[in-house]
Amino acid sequence: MSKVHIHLTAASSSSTTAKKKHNNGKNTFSPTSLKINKILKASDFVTVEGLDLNTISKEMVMTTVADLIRKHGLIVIKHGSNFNFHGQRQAEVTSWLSQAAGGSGLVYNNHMRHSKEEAPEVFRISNNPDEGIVGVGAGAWHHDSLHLEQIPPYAMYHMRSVVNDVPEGAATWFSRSICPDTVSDELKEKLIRLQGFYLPTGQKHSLYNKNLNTILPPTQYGIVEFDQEQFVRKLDDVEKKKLSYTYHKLLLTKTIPSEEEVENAVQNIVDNNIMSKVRMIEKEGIEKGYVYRHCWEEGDVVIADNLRIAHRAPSAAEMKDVKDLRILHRSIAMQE
Ligand SMILES: O=C(O)CCC(=O)C(=O)O
Ligand SMILES: [Fe+2]
Repeated sequence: MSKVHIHLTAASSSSTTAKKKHNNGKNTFSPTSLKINKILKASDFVTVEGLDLNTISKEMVMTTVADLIRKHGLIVIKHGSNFNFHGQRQAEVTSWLSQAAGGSGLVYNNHMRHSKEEAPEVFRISNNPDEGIVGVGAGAWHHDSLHLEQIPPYAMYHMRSVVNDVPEGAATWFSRSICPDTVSDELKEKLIRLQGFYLPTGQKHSLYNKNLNTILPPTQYGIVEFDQEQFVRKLDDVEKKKLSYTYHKLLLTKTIPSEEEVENAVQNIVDNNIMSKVRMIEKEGIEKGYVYRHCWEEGDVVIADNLRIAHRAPSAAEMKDVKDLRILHRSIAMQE
Protein backbone atom coordinates (compact mmCIF):
# COMPACT_ATOMS: atom_id res chain seq x y z
CA MET A 1 0.00 0.00 0.00
CA SER A 2 1.49 3.31 -0.99
CA LYS A 3 1.67 6.03 1.60
CA VAL A 4 0.57 9.54 0.79
CA HIS A 5 1.43 12.08 3.40
CA ILE A 6 -0.50 15.26 2.97
CA HIS A 7 0.37 18.23 5.11
CA LEU A 8 -2.14 21.00 4.89
CA THR A 9 0.22 23.47 6.43
CA ALA A 10 3.74 22.94 5.29
CA ALA A 11 6.51 23.43 7.82
CA SER A 12 7.76 26.96 7.56
CA SER A 13 11.34 27.70 6.75
CA SER A 14 12.01 29.02 10.24
CA SER A 15 14.01 26.18 11.69
CA THR A 16 16.07 26.40 14.80
CA THR A 17 18.62 24.02 16.18
CA ALA A 18 18.83 23.54 19.91
CA LYS A 19 21.94 21.97 21.32
CA LYS A 20 21.85 20.60 24.85
CA LYS A 21 24.55 19.14 27.04
CA HIS A 22 23.71 16.62 29.71
CA ASN A 23 25.30 13.98 31.92
CA ASN A 24 26.79 10.74 30.65
CA GLY A 25 24.28 8.51 32.42
CA LYS A 26 23.29 5.19 30.93
CA ASN A 27 20.00 6.00 29.33
CA THR A 28 20.95 9.24 27.62
CA PHE A 29 21.70 10.50 24.18
CA SER A 30 24.52 12.90 23.54
CA PRO A 31 25.28 15.25 22.01
CA THR A 32 21.80 16.24 20.99
CA SER A 33 20.98 18.27 17.98
CA LEU A 34 17.30 18.97 17.65
CA LYS A 35 15.70 20.22 14.49
CA ILE A 36 12.62 22.23 15.32
CA ASN A 37 10.17 23.36 12.65
CA LYS A 38 7.13 25.56 13.06
CA ILE A 39 3.97 23.88 11.77
CA LEU A 40 1.37 26.63 11.61
CA LYS A 41 1.45 30.27 10.62
CA ALA A 42 -0.70 31.45 13.51
CA SER A 43 0.31 29.08 16.27
CA ASP A 44 3.53 27.94 17.87
CA PHE A 45 3.15 24.20 17.24
CA VAL A 46 6.37 22.52 16.12
CA THR A 47 7.79 19.27 14.80
CA VAL A 48 10.93 18.00 16.52
CA GLU A 49 13.53 15.75 14.93
CA GLY A 50 16.63 14.30 16.56
CA LEU A 51 14.99 13.09 19.74
CA ASP A 52 14.36 9.42 20.52
CA LEU A 53 11.81 8.70 23.25
CA ASN A 54 13.11 5.14 23.59
CA THR A 55 16.59 6.18 24.70
CA ILE A 56 16.09 9.66 26.12
CA SER A 57 16.98 10.15 29.80
CA LYS A 58 14.54 11.14 32.51
CA GLU A 59 16.49 14.34 32.98
CA MET A 60 16.11 15.32 29.32
CA VAL A 61 12.37 14.60 29.39
CA MET A 62 11.96 16.74 32.49
CA THR A 63 14.00 19.61 31.07
CA THR A 64 14.29 19.78 27.27
CA VAL A 65 11.03 18.01 26.36
CA ALA A 66 8.92 19.66 29.06
CA ASP A 67 10.38 23.07 28.11
CA LEU A 68 9.48 22.52 24.46
CA ILE A 69 5.89 21.62 25.37
CA ARG A 70 5.59 24.63 27.68
CA LYS A 71 6.97 26.92 25.01
CA HIS A 72 5.07 25.61 22.00
CA GLY A 73 1.93 24.01 23.48
CA LEU A 74 2.18 21.11 21.07
CA ILE A 75 5.16 19.18 19.74
CA VAL A 76 5.23 16.41 17.16
CA ILE A 77 8.24 14.19 17.71
CA LYS A 78 9.16 12.50 14.44
CA HIS A 79 10.89 9.14 14.82
CA GLY A 80 10.38 7.53 11.44
CA SER A 81 8.56 4.30 10.65
CA ASN A 82 11.07 1.98 12.39
CA PHE A 83 10.25 3.37 15.80
CA ASN A 84 9.20 0.61 18.18
CA PHE A 85 7.76 2.39 21.22
CA HIS A 86 6.30 -0.06 23.72
CA GLY A 87 3.35 0.99 25.90
CA GLN A 88 5.38 0.44 29.06
CA ARG A 89 8.04 2.85 27.86
CA GLN A 90 5.32 5.38 26.93
CA ALA A 91 3.94 5.08 30.47
CA GLU A 92 7.43 5.67 31.89
CA VAL A 93 8.08 8.79 29.79
CA THR A 94 4.60 10.10 30.64
CA SER A 95 5.33 9.58 34.32
CA TRP A 96 8.41 11.83 33.97
CA LEU A 97 6.21 14.47 32.35
CA SER A 98 3.90 14.29 35.36
CA GLN A 99 6.93 14.97 37.56
CA ALA A 100 7.99 17.83 35.29
CA ALA A 101 4.55 19.36 35.91
CA GLY A 102 5.04 19.10 39.67
CA GLY A 103 3.08 15.86 40.00
CA SER A 104 4.12 12.63 41.69
CA GLY A 105 4.61 10.74 38.43
CA LEU A 106 1.05 9.47 38.26
CA VAL A 107 -0.29 8.48 34.83
CA TYR A 108 -4.05 8.24 34.31
CA ASN A 109 -5.29 4.66 34.06
CA ASN A 110 -9.03 4.81 34.58
CA HIS A 111 -9.95 4.30 30.92
CA MET A 112 -11.62 1.37 29.18
CA ARG A 113 -9.53 -1.78 29.17
CA HIS A 114 -8.57 -3.74 26.08
CA SER A 115 -6.99 -7.20 25.96
CA LYS A 116 -4.22 -5.92 23.68
CA GLU A 117 -3.23 -2.93 25.80
CA GLU A 118 0.49 -2.92 26.56
CA ALA A 119 0.32 -1.09 29.89
CA PRO A 120 -2.62 -0.15 32.11
CA GLU A 121 -1.63 3.53 31.78
CA VAL A 122 -1.74 3.50 27.99
CA PHE A 123 -5.20 3.68 26.48
CA ARG A 124 -5.42 1.71 23.26
CA ILE A 125 -7.75 3.26 20.68
CA SER A 126 -8.52 1.79 17.30
CA ASN A 127 -10.98 1.66 14.43
CA ASN A 128 -11.07 -2.14 14.86
CA PRO A 129 -12.63 -3.52 18.08
CA ASP A 130 -10.21 -6.48 18.02
CA GLU A 131 -7.30 -4.07 18.27
CA GLY A 132 -8.47 -1.31 20.59
CA ILE A 133 -11.39 0.68 21.95
CA VAL A 134 -13.44 2.17 19.10
CA GLY A 135 -15.32 5.48 18.90
CA VAL A 136 -13.15 7.47 21.32
CA GLY A 137 -13.56 11.24 21.07
CA ALA A 138 -15.69 10.82 17.92
CA GLY A 139 -15.43 14.28 16.46
CA ALA A 140 -16.15 16.47 19.49
CA TRP A 141 -13.59 19.11 20.54
CA HIS A 142 -12.31 18.49 24.06
CA HIS A 143 -9.41 18.43 26.49
CA ASP A 144 -8.61 15.00 27.92
CA SER A 145 -10.10 13.94 31.25
CA LEU A 146 -12.24 17.02 31.86
CA HIS A 147 -14.23 14.92 34.29
CA LEU A 148 -11.41 15.18 36.82
CA GLU A 149 -11.30 17.93 39.41
CA GLN A 150 -7.78 18.80 38.36
CA ILE A 151 -7.41 18.75 34.58
CA PRO A 152 -4.22 16.84 33.67
CA PRO A 153 -1.37 18.99 32.31
CA TYR A 154 -0.01 16.86 29.45
CA ALA A 155 -1.31 14.24 27.03
CA MET A 156 0.82 12.02 24.82
CA TYR A 157 -0.41 10.31 21.66
CA HIS A 158 1.60 7.70 19.82
CA MET A 159 0.26 6.51 16.49
CA ARG A 160 1.03 2.85 16.70
CA SER A 161 -0.37 1.90 13.35
CA VAL A 162 -1.70 3.98 10.49
CA VAL A 163 -1.73 3.89 6.74
CA ASN A 164 -2.32 7.43 5.78
CA ASP A 165 -4.21 6.83 2.57
CA VAL A 166 -7.19 8.81 3.86
CA PRO A 167 -5.58 11.69 5.75
CA GLU A 168 -8.89 13.27 6.71
CA GLY A 169 -9.96 10.18 8.58
CA ALA A 170 -6.68 9.22 10.12
CA ALA A 171 -5.91 12.73 11.40
CA THR A 172 -6.30 14.35 14.80
CA TRP A 173 -7.16 18.06 15.02
CA PHE A 174 -5.59 20.47 17.51
CA SER A 175 -6.22 24.10 18.41
CA ARG A 176 -5.13 26.50 21.13
CA SER A 177 -7.73 27.27 23.79
CA ILE A 178 -6.15 30.62 24.58
CA CYS A 179 -8.84 33.22 24.90
CA PRO A 180 -8.01 36.05 22.48
CA ASP A 181 -7.42 39.59 23.77
CA THR A 182 -10.47 40.73 21.86
CA VAL A 183 -12.77 38.86 24.25
CA SER A 184 -14.34 41.42 26.54
CA ASP A 185 -14.00 41.23 30.31
CA GLU A 186 -17.78 40.99 30.39
CA LEU A 187 -17.80 37.82 28.28
CA LYS A 188 -14.97 36.36 30.38
CA GLU A 189 -16.92 37.05 33.57
CA LYS A 190 -19.96 35.38 32.04
CA LEU A 191 -17.91 32.32 31.07
CA ILE A 192 -16.49 32.13 34.59
CA ARG A 193 -20.02 32.03 35.98
CA LEU A 194 -21.03 29.28 33.54
CA GLN A 195 -19.91 25.83 34.62
CA GLY A 196 -20.03 22.69 32.54
CA PHE A 197 -20.59 19.16 33.89
CA TYR A 198 -18.29 16.51 32.54
CA LEU A 199 -19.08 12.81 32.74
CA PRO A 200 -18.51 10.24 34.16
CA THR A 201 -17.77 11.92 37.50
CA GLY A 202 -20.05 14.93 37.05
CA GLN A 203 -17.14 17.19 37.93
CA LYS A 204 -17.77 20.79 36.88
CA HIS A 205 -15.44 23.49 35.57
CA SER A 206 -15.90 27.15 34.69
CA LEU A 207 -15.86 27.68 30.94
CA TYR A 208 -13.11 30.30 31.34
CA ASN A 209 -9.96 29.76 33.40
CA LYS A 210 -8.60 33.13 34.43
CA ASN A 211 -5.15 31.90 35.49
CA LEU A 212 -4.47 30.13 32.21
CA ASN A 213 -6.60 32.43 30.02
CA THR A 214 -8.15 29.37 28.42
CA ILE A 215 -11.69 28.41 27.47
CA LEU A 216 -13.29 24.99 27.89
CA PRO A 217 -15.83 23.22 25.69
CA PRO A 218 -19.41 23.67 26.90
CA THR A 219 -20.60 20.15 27.53
CA GLN A 220 -23.81 18.70 26.18
CA TYR A 221 -24.49 17.12 29.58
CA GLY A 222 -25.38 20.32 31.30
CA ILE A 223 -24.26 23.86 31.93
CA VAL A 224 -25.28 25.78 34.98
CA GLU A 225 -24.93 29.41 35.85
CA PHE A 226 -23.48 30.32 39.22
CA ASP A 227 -23.32 33.74 40.75
CA GLN A 228 -21.05 34.27 43.73
CA GLU A 229 -21.04 30.53 44.41
CA GLN A 230 -24.83 30.45 44.23
CA PHE A 231 -26.64 28.22 41.74
CA VAL A 232 -28.69 30.46 39.45
CA ARG A 233 -30.11 28.26 36.69
CA LYS A 234 -29.53 25.47 34.18
CA LEU A 235 -29.09 26.54 30.55
CA ASP A 236 -31.63 25.28 28.03
CA ASP A 237 -30.82 23.54 24.73
CA VAL A 238 -30.85 26.66 22.57
CA GLU A 239 -28.56 28.51 24.97
CA LYS A 240 -26.19 25.54 25.01
CA LYS A 241 -26.06 25.48 21.21
CA LYS A 242 -25.36 29.21 21.09
CA LEU A 243 -22.61 28.80 23.62
CA SER A 244 -21.17 25.88 21.69
CA TYR A 245 -21.15 27.91 18.47
CA THR A 246 -19.46 30.85 20.22
CA TYR A 247 -16.91 28.54 21.87
CA HIS A 248 -15.93 26.87 18.60
CA LYS A 249 -15.73 30.15 16.74
CA LEU A 250 -13.38 31.48 19.42
CA LEU A 251 -11.38 28.29 19.69
CA LEU A 252 -10.95 27.68 16.00
CA THR A 253 -10.74 31.14 14.44
CA LYS A 254 -9.97 33.43 17.42
CA THR A 255 -12.83 35.71 16.44
CA ILE A 256 -16.00 36.51 18.37
CA PRO A 257 -19.22 35.95 16.44
CA SER A 258 -21.84 38.69 16.49
CA GLU A 259 -25.18 37.99 18.17
CA GLU A 260 -26.77 37.87 14.74
CA GLU A 261 -24.27 35.27 13.50
CA VAL A 262 -24.88 33.09 16.55
CA GLU A 263 -28.65 33.41 16.13
CA ASN A 264 -28.47 32.46 12.45
CA ALA A 265 -26.10 29.57 13.07
CA VAL A 266 -28.36 27.99 15.65
CA GLN A 267 -31.46 28.41 13.49
CA ASN A 268 -29.87 26.89 10.41
CA ILE A 269 -28.40 23.72 11.72
CA VAL A 270 -28.90 20.40 10.03
CA ASP A 271 -30.33 17.52 12.11
CA ASN A 272 -30.38 19.79 15.15
CA ASN A 273 -26.65 19.14 15.40
CA ILE A 274 -24.31 22.08 15.97
CA MET A 275 -21.31 19.99 14.89
CA SER A 276 -22.20 20.50 11.22
CA LYS A 277 -21.48 24.21 11.80
CA VAL A 278 -18.34 23.39 13.72
CA ARG A 279 -16.96 21.52 10.71
CA MET A 280 -17.39 24.69 8.66
CA ILE A 281 -15.72 26.83 11.30
CA GLU A 282 -12.81 24.38 11.40
CA LYS A 283 -12.13 25.01 7.72
CA GLU A 284 -11.79 28.72 8.48
CA GLY A 285 -9.40 27.90 11.34
CA ILE A 286 -7.26 25.71 9.11
CA GLU A 287 -7.11 28.44 6.45
CA LYS A 288 -6.19 31.08 9.01
CA GLY A 289 -3.55 28.79 10.48
CA TYR A 290 -5.01 28.35 13.96
CA VAL A 291 -6.21 24.79 13.55
CA TYR A 292 -3.72 22.02 13.00
CA ARG A 293 -4.87 18.82 11.40
CA HIS A 294 -2.19 16.30 12.17
CA CYS A 295 -1.99 13.69 9.44
CA TRP A 296 -0.20 10.89 11.20
CA GLU A 297 2.90 9.15 10.02
CA GLU A 298 4.05 6.02 11.79
CA GLY A 299 6.55 6.84 14.51
CA ASP A 300 4.92 10.18 15.33
CA VAL A 301 4.43 11.07 18.97
CA VAL A 302 2.40 14.17 19.71
CA ILE A 303 2.65 15.71 23.16
CA ALA A 304 0.20 18.48 23.97
CA ASP A 305 -0.30 20.87 26.83
CA ASN A 306 -3.73 19.51 27.72
CA LEU A 307 -4.80 22.69 29.51
CA ARG A 308 -4.06 25.01 26.62
CA ILE A 309 -4.71 22.83 23.60
CA ALA A 310 -8.07 21.33 22.67
CA HIS A 311 -8.31 18.50 20.16
CA ARG A 312 -10.67 16.20 18.41
CA ALA A 313 -10.58 12.69 16.98
CA PRO A 314 -12.06 11.84 13.59
CA SER A 315 -15.86 11.82 13.64
CA ALA A 316 -17.68 8.54 13.03
CA ALA A 317 -18.27 9.63 9.41
CA GLU A 318 -14.61 10.51 8.84
CA MET A 319 -13.51 7.27 10.47
CA LYS A 320 -15.65 5.28 8.02
CA ASP A 321 -13.32 6.42 5.25
CA VAL A 322 -10.34 4.89 7.00
CA LYS A 323 -10.07 1.46 5.48
CA ASP A 324 -6.79 0.48 7.10
CA LEU A 325 -5.98 -0.29 10.68
CA ARG A 326 -5.49 2.72 12.96
CA ILE A 327 -4.13 2.18 16.49
CA LEU A 328 -3.43 5.11 18.78
CA HIS A 329 -1.78 4.82 22.20
CA ARG A 330 -2.76 7.65 24.54
CA SER A 331 -1.32 8.44 27.96
CA ILE A 332 -2.10 11.30 30.31
CA ALA A 333 0.33 12.84 32.82
CA MET A 334 -1.35 13.83 36.06
CA GLN A 335 -0.50 16.78 38.26
CA GLU A 336 -1.34 14.97 41.51
O1 LIG B 1 -8.20 9.31 17.91
C1 LIG B 1 -7.77 10.47 17.96
O2 LIG B 1 -7.34 11.06 16.96
C2 LIG B 1 -7.75 11.20 19.27
C3 LIG B 1 -8.38 10.43 20.36
C4 LIG B 1 -8.60 11.25 21.59
O3 LIG B 1 -9.15 12.30 21.59
C5 LIG B 1 -8.12 10.74 22.88
O4 LIG B 1 -7.62 9.64 22.93
O5 LIG B 1 -8.19 11.45 23.88
FE1 LIG C 1 -8.84 13.23 23.61
